[in-house]
Amino acid sequence: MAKVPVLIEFFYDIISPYSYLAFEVLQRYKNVWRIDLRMKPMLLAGVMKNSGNSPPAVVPNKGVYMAQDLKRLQTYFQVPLTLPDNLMDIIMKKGSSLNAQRFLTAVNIQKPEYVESISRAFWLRLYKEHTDITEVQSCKEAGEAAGLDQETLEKCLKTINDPQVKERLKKCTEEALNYGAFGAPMIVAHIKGKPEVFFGSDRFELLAYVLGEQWLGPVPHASSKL
Ligand code: GSH
Repeated sequence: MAKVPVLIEFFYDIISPYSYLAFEVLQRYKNVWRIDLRMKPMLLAGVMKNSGNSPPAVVPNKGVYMAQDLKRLQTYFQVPLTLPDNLMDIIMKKGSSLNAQRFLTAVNIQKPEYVESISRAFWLRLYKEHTDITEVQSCKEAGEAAGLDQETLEKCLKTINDPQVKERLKKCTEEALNYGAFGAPMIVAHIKGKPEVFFGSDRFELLAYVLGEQWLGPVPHASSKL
């Protein structure tokens, strides 16, 4: 009997570089493993506040470690990720990813099939091109870069501050908190009705284990050619 795909919820925020790494790995594996991947944009600042946590980079040594770690990880994961010089200013700016996360939520309501490409467009802006992700204009440009049609793009931009969008983003953030979130990314695999919760982009070996699948490294297609 064919294996039923396991529902995997991916809770993330564009501001989080580790979410970017985990996102690309899951996108690569969604057709390798039997999984049903659902994108769940949430607000990391809300998760931090409500779990009593604070961004790792506010501890100076953690910030230095993260910068070095991410430098290694971008080649290991083969994801174009370099930290902008002003990352701390962006992180500490109140509501820095709010517009982006609301925009992704609006897209998730209108055209969920575009959430993946628009998320990537935001990450490329922030971590490759080092361009803005905080302004509404940046949402427009990310939508255009991902090829979202003008009509849906305008609708999503217009509804960015609608109660329905705000509520949905709040609900996603609360869902993550209810699973015990304290940071990003959070990956929740629903195995036989039980949620298995993982924090970070460094738990794929364990995720593969609970899924009963094989971990082929961060670039599965490359390793399958070996
Ligand atoms: N070890 C994790 C990984 O490799 O992915 C670290 C992930 C991480 O540091 N995420 C940040 C966070 O939410 C956001 S980019 N950290 C909260 C914490 O470390 O308590």
